[in-house]
Formats: sequence, structure tokens, C-alpha cells
Amino acid sequence: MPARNALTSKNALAGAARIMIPFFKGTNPFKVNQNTFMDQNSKPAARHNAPQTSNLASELYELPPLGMDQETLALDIRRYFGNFLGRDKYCRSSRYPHHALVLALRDRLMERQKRTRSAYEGSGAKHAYYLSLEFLMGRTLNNALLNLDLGETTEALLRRLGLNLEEIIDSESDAGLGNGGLGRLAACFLDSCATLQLPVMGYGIRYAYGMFRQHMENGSQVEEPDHWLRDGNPWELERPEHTRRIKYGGRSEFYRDASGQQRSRWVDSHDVLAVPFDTPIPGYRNDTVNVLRLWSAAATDEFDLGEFNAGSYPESVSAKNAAENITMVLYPNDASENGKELRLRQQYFLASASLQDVLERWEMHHGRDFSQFAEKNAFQLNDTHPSCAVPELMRLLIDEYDLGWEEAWQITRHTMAYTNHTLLPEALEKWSVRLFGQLLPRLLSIIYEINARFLNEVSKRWPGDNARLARMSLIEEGPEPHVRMAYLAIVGSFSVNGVAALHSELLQKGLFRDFYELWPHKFNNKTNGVTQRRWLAAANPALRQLLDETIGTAWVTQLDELRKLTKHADDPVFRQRWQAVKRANKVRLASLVQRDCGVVFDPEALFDVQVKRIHEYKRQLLNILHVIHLYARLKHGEDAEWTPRCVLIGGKAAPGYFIAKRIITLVSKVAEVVNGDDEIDGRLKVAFLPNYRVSAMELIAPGTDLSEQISTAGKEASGTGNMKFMMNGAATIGTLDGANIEIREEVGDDNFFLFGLTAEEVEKARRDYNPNALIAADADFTRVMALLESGHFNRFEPGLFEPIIGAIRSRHDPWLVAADFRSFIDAQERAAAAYRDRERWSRMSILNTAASGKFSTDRTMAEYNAEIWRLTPMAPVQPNRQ
Ligand code: 26Q
Repeated sequence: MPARNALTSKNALAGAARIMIPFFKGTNPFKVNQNTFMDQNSKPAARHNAPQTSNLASELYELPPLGMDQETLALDIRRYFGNFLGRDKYCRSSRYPHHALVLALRDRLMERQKRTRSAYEGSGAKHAYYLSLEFLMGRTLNNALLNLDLGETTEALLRRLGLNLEEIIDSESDAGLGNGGLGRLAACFLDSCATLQLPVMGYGIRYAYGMFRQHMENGSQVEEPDHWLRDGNPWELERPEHTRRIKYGGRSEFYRDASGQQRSRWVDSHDVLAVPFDTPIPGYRNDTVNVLRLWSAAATDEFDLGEFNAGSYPESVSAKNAAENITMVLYPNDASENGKELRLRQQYFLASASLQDVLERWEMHHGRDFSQFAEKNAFQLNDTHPSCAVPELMRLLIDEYDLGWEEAWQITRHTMAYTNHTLLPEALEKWSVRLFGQLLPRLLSIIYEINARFLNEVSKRWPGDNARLARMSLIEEGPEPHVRMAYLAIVGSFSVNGVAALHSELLQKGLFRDFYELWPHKFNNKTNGVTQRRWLAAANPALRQLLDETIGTAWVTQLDELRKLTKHADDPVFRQRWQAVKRANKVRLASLVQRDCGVVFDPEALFDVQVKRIHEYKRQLLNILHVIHLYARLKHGEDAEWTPRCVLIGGKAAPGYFIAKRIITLVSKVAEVVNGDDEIDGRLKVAFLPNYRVSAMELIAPGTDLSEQISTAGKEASGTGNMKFMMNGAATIGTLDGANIEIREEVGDDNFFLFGLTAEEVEKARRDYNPNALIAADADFTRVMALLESGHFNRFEPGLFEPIIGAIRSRHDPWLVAADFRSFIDAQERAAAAYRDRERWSRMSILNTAASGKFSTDRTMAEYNAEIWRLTPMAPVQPNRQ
């Protein structure tokens, strides 16, 4: 262990404890952790007491660029495989060839990452930081090969080495560090920012367990932990030298500083370390490599101390475990799970570690002069989950960097920007004041101060309007007062955006109306997108080839180029080729369904797909009612002009969401009955796809004909699966909700199967909603309900679907399933008829891809940048050729 200077006596003890039980330290023998030895109340300036190396010769870190040719890459892979990993001809695991390839690629990414950083820092560029509790990255290898332009080279050289690239790509587990849309959006954003060469860094949490793996037992979802790091993660690089200390508990105390100023500080806290792991984010063939920094929790050495000396070894170990638990597991709810202390710990952990990181880098370049800070930094909050960043930035600036309230507040209000992703009022985050005060006492006192000043501003604008004050307060009063996180985010930000036009409009008129009245200029819309690199170029190589040959390759970075396809939509030869591609992709999808569901899909049939989280507002139930309707038609011989159809439904239900789980069971049971019925004779197939995830969507979207986007209007903020399907040539059947509206605008009414009430009509319909009358008045609906209620799909489990039947028949069904039944069935029939005319369908498919240009995250990020961040794009510095 290197000698350390200026150890306090307490830290010397910590050192002694370390020596007594060396197995407590991390497994990396090279790890040097400066902050482990930091005094609890030390100022950031005192932090540089780690052993420092000075005067590194540039020869040590400046290297000639690595070759991108087959020979050089092959040699690197062989060295990693044989020497670094120590494998040989006896190796039977696909893991080591994968690791060897990844390490060779990571070297190439790393040199570009440094050149990118050099350009950003050298020019003092403004940075944006995307703070998100979720980054749903999926697999990394294929995307890295695409962006580095090493796909063909690698495929050929691996063949020489007796390896198969496709198998290696498939052997990688998904980084499932997100629930769904919001987490995947963050991942697509990073890809586009790197491609646009924007100085944007992602900050998130390195959960040891990501989104649970789902398997089915007797038609029910069973959750298993997703230990995605089991085989190691060769993409990431640990950066222990940037470890940060996070405080919890204790209390906030007043004191007078040396100059007699009254100040606050957070004392008697229980601290946890945040250790960063960096993943490279390559842009598309532009040498830019940005960084995603994920924080992992580790215990401080204090955990080894007191209890050991008192002889309470097991208690000490369990306290240490509790600290490290913070980043153990992703919360698997895609709507808020209220009141869980561990979740609040996670949220603060991310906010505090990331802000400390940014502030320390600032101090390195600018010392304690923060006059330019707001001009040079922006923080984008991915929903309210990281909104502790508002009071935490205030705390750091005031308590740690000695700024006054006003100056700190100006900085905070001009650097934070908040994106909302939900319209469901029950999903708005709230934390009980009691819990908040216990866990983050100093933050709560700052929130109170922000609130007092804010309410003062409100009362000046609307004197005497006490009802308004109560409505807008950051604290919801009541027997158990709560902190309203969305309001905190709005008050602390200069920008508030929704994620599709309708959603942003509804926020302004509804949820955030009072705030919109006060600060209309803060509110804006940023319609979501997806990255066409992953969702078209990488996921659909056959279509990519056809596009390249037909309209050139510019679409990969300028998706609007796809409009050039429009003129080919009426060309019969082109249509033929389009159909052949779609068919090949349907064959690929059918083999996935065969393997994972044991159901045979005929590629000639209409592939009708709904994959997304299972939630009542997304109305998987409406989808399955249509399936039952088709089944009833076949059973009654109403099969003139039949369109063979394969219905695929997939998605995870939050583990505690009873009715969502029961909907999964209904899908499974209906599938069993329909697929097993000889009379149906393959004219209708149904499958529930277990463990839906990013890598599954990469096979599903290219093979889909009809995309189901059927949420109750006004409830789906945007949707992004809808965009992936459209891009890959699926037609949409959908409501006027979220981004569906914009999809329909782009593709035209003729190429979109619209149904259902509008958001406005939904609100009116609730007033005297009578589902039983709707069922009774519609013979098809009556027949569907009769089948469901007869127990036909649950012969051996009577009552199994009572809760679902009750929900459909309830006058209080918030999702109005029955209200849209008729209109949905009719739209489905229009889709079926359109599919029977293959020429018409191909045209529609081509036009959908052609119209999908708007839905690139390149456009979304360009808008965030033009209207919120205002960063300057910047190419990396030139390589140092020696
Ligand atoms: C909050 C508190 C405690 C535990 C969990 C949560 C939590 C976690 C995840 C709440 C919400 C989420 C995820 C929300 C989400 O994915 N929303 C989706 O965001 C997409 C991207 O903007 C939109 O396209 C979807 O419409 C929206 O549903």
C-alpha cells in the first residue's frame, strides 16, 4: 500500500481495520481510493490527499492510433484471448472469444473517447448531463461494430479464427437497466448525441440486477433476478479515483464560520461511497465517443470500524451490506412505487454523486469562480426520479462551495431542465416529509426555503389566492405531508417539456396548469424518437441493404432521406423486393416465436404485434378481446374472406400489479385454447412471448406487419415502440394518443388504422359510462363476453378471470375498454381487408418507412440542443500519428 500523507487519527484507524481484514477491500488490487480516507466534513478542496503521480511522460499516454484493419484487429483479439484472458484450445465457452473481441474494440473506443474529451475540455465547451435512474442499453457489440464501421472486417476475421460473429453477438446479455420507454429513450438519446458530436454525458446507476427476467409457469409470470454482470462486463471501465461520498441520515446544524457568517452543515451522517464505471458511447463513424457514467455503491471504511472494535463482526458486515444494497436492484415498476426508502436512497445517490462529479471537474478548471457555471452546464432530469438534484445542487454550492443563496439559486434555476413522461396523476412522485427529513435532513430544509420563497412569488402575483398557494405548494398538506417532486422540478428548472405534442399540451392544460399560467415560457414540447442506427441499420440488415441500393446511405444520419422511398412505393419491382425483405424478417421472427413460445407462425399470415409493459392503460385487454372475437367468428363459420392472422403479445408486469399479471394469464390461456383447436386450423394463432426485452424487439420490429398502439387516449405520453415498428414498415392500428397522432400526420390517414375516442371524448365519456349497456347493444361484444364468462378459457380454474370481467363491466373502468371495443373491431377488419390486397399492403408498408423520418432521436436531440441546451457540436481532436 503506498504511503499516504496527512492521515487523521481516525483515518489511521480505518487503515488499521483494513489491514486486519484485507478481504473486505474490492477485488481490484490496483484500486486506489482517495475518498475512503476523507474526513466526514472535509471540504472538496481538501480531497486531494490520494497518492499522486506527477510528471507523467507524454510517451506513457500518447499512443499512435490503433489499426482498424483485419490483421491488426485479429492480432489484438488473439493476444487478449491467449495472454490477457489466458485461454487456449481447451476453451469451450463463448464468453472468452466475446471478451477478447470486446477488449480489442474497447481499446479503439478508448482512444477516441480521449480525443473527444480533449476537444470538449480544450475548448471549454458547454456540457449537458443527462441524469436518469434508467439506461436501457440492451446489447452493445453489434452497435459498436456498426458505429466503428468494423462489421465486415470483424465478421471475416472471426471466420478465420473459427468463430461466428452472429453467435458472439447473441451471447451478450442485455444491459437491462431500465423498465421500458423512459430507459430506452435515454439510451437512444446517448447514441444520437454522440452522432451529433454534442458534449453530452449520461449519469445513471450501475444496478447489479437489472429488469427481472420473466418466464411463464402455467400461464403466469414468474420473476427471476437478472444477474447481468455474472460473466463480467468488458465494456465498462472502473474509475475508482473519481469515487464520491454520499451522505444519509444525521441532522442539519447551524454554525458560524471563521468570518462570523451563520451557516448550515449536515452532520452525524451515515455515508456511502459512489464508485463510477464508464461505458463508451460511440457516434456513427465520426470518431466521437461520449461517456455513460454509472455509479455503484460501496461501503466506507467507517463500516469496518466501530462495530469491529466492539466485537460485533456480523453487525458490521450487515451494515456494510446495507450500504452496498443501494445499487443492488432496479425497481421494476414503470409507474411510481410510492414510499420505498431504498428508492429514495437510489435517487439521491445518483443526484449527489453526479453533481459532485461535475462540480469537482469545474473546480479543477475554474477554481471557485462559479460566475460562468450556468453558461457552461445543463442538467436534463429524466422525469422526477433524479429531481433531488435541485436541492442537492443548492446544498453543494452553499454548504460546500460557500456561495450565497441567491447566487446558488440563479445557478440552479438556469442549469436544471425537467422532462415529464407521464400523465397518470397517480404516477406523480411524492415523498413523505417524515421519510425525507429522516433520510435527507439538509435537503428538506433547503426544500422548505425554496418553497417559502416560491410561495411568496405566487402570492405577489395572485394576492389573497390561498387556494392557489395550497395547490402549488411543494408540500402537499394533510395528515401525512408529502414533498411533490414534479413541482420541485418545475420550480427549480428553466425548461419543462413533455414528450409528444398532445402530451405537452395536456400538461399545460391539466397537471401543471397553475405553473403554466405562472411561467408559460418554461414549457415546451420535444417529441420522442428512436435511433435508426440500432432500430433500422443494425436490427434490419436486409432492409438496410435495400434502402442503401435504392436511396443511398444518407438516411443513417439524416432520416428524412427516407422520404425518397415514396416515389418507389408504386414500382412493382421495388414492391416485390420490399415484400421479400419483410417475408425473410417474418421467418426470423417466427423462429423466435417457435423457440420461445412453442407456437408455429406462418409467415404468409398477418403478423399482428403488441409488445410493451403490461398496463391497464395500454389495453392489452382490448387486444385479447379482439382475438376472442376472431376465434368466435371462426367457431361460428363466419369465415368468408378470412385473413390468416398471428397475434403476438409480450411484456412484463410489475411484480405487485395483480390485474396486469392476470391479463398475461388471460393471453396465455386464450393462446392455449385457440392454438389447440383443430377447427381453427391455423387461421388464427396467438402467442405470449416471455421475457420481452431490447434484444427481442430487434427481431420483432422488422418482422411485424401491424403495430398495436391502442392506449386510452390521453394516457400514453408518447410511446416509442410505435416509432420502431413504423420505421421497419409496419402499419399502425392506434388511438389518437401520444406520438400516434404525429405518426398519423406524417404517414397520412390512408396508411393508419385509426379507432377510438379522442382524449377529449374520453373525459366526457367517463361521466355516464355504462359498459354493460355497450356490451348488450353489440352482438359481437355480447358473444365475446359470453365466451369469456363461460369459463371456456379457464376450464380447470373457475373464477380465474372474474377480476378481469369485473374490470371490463365496471362503470368506473378508467381505461374505457368497452367504449372502444366496436371501433377497434372495425379498424381491425379494415386492416385485415387491406392485408388481403398484398400490393396495397406493400405500398402502405413502404409509405410507413418513408414517413418515419421525423421519429429519429437525431431530430429530437437537435431540438433539445437548439431550444434547451445550446451546446456547440465539436469533433474530436486529430489522432497523434507517430
Ligand atoms: C418511480 C418511482 C418509484 C419507482 C419507479 C418509478 C418509475 C420508474 C419508471 C416511474 C416511471 C417509470 C417509467 C416511465 C416510462 O417509461 N414512461 C414512458 O416514457 C416513454 C419515453 O418518454 C414514453 O414514450 C411513454 O409513453 C411513457 O409511458
